[in-house]
Amino acid sequence: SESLAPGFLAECEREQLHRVQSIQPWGCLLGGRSGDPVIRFASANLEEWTGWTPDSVLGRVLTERLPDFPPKTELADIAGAPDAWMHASAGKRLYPNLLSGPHGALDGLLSCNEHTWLLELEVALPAGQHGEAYRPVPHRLYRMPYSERDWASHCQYLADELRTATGFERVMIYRFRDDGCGEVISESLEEGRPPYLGLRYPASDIPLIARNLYRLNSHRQIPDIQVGSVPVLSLDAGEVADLTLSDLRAVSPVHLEYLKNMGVTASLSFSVLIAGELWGLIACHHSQPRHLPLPVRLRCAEMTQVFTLAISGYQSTQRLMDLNESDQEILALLSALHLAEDERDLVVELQDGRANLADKTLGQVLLSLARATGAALVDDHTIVTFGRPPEAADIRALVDWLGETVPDPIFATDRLSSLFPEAMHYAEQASGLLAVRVDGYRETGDRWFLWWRPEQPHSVYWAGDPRKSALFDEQRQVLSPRSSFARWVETTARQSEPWSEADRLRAKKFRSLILHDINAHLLGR
Ligand code: BLA
Repeated sequence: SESLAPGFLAECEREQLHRVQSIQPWGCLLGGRSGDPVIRFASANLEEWTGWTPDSVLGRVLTERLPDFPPKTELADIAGAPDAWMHASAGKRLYPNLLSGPHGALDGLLSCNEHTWLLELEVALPAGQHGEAYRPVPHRLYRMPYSERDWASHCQYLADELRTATGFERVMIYRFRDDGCGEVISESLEEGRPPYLGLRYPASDIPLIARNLYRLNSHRQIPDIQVGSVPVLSLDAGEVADLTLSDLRAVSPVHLEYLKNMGVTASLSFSVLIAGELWGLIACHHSQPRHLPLPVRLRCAEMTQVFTLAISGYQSTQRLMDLNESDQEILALLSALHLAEDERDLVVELQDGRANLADKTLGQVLLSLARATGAALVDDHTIVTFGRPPEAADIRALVDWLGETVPDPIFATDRLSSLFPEAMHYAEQASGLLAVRVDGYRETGDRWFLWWRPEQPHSVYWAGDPRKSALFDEQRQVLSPRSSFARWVETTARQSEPWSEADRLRAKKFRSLILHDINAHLLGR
């Protein structure tokens, strides 16, 4: 019997993917301990690829088999495992035509982390395909987008280029959200296939432990979910090779089932990293088996990397522009707050809208700063409100709750009532809260600046009901992925439009300018 498995999702995080001692069969592997050139690991299919039996290499030094490999510098690297290798895929090295086996020439990929070095061998790229694989990355990818619309077409261009380069039927740019779920934001698709564009997928589809591996590797290839795997043999019984950086690492059975349920036979993903964090994946699907030679994969990974530089450039520029724009609003707000030296004057001026700046009342400036519909200034004695805030008694209760439970001076939520149930009765009017606490404001103690946004029901299109993202098979005592990806619509309730990164940055800047002001005041300026 099968049952829903919310509590079993933690199970996904227990699978030690990098410690699996087997590989996919489209290549073979040799390995050892970092800092030691002795071969301690060999895949059971070694002879088929190289003509060497595993027994004939285990315990030997790598150079006995490959006198010219690795080149002196890399040998020193393996022996010393210096920093260069620690940058994960950046430290992986490709050796075209490293040796010749029964099936012909083999390309080598050398990688090394703090535990294990690995040499993986695959069929070399046929000379006839060199032109294609070593073509330069299209220039257009280097151009940084300059607007929201340009950014969307930039994504589309990458997806289309990758579909051409890989020959996969579907290429998706899959972006992680703050809550760990993900969304298909761009898609390039063979004609006649159903689009997945705009669909959302739950966080558990890609466990953290898997994301961490993708953070360290530029891509993950699964050419055929049906082929099974080959064991990795070790010199000493029980010694485990760390396959974190392996390109051939065998695929998790849960994920194989997931792909099967999705109707996918071959999958290929490229990691999109921004500032060292996994921003998203580019996921490619094919309904037939599909294997890409190593240099072709690396070229696609390079295209993705160039795209990544463009995104981070675009994001930082947007952020700077946002901050610059908000400067004026923040300064206007600060001088309005200054208009009255005396707290009581301020309250009076605020309430009758006399604190007037650039033809805007303080209330208008305050509301527009956070794109909010309600706002309040609160200290121990007074509450001054603007727009459509909750009732004064509710605001007082909210501030008490914030003081008790929220240690950070800046706090934002788009679903207040799920954290603070007393906010339920005014959820329609104020589901989103942005709160800024300024400690020791003038002589009146802490002051809170609060902003609210109304409930904004909207539809989220999921690829399958996210509440059934995993099933627990009681009989087999195993976890399995969902079997249905049928479109499932969720209408959100008691949620506002979320506070953006820019909203938070503005709040932060506002707060630090006020603190600066207070300090200047204390110093008697
Ligand atoms: C891995 N899951 C993945 C990967 C993707 C997804 C892209 C990377 C490997 C690959 O390229 O195939 C999910 N694929 C998606 C999503 C889309 C897509 C969301 O195309 C959307 C368009 N999966 C589950 C559950 C578990 C799970 C319940 O559904 C946990 C028990 C696990 N997913 C899981 C594991 C991996 C994975 C373990 C790692 C597979 C590996 O690298 O061996």
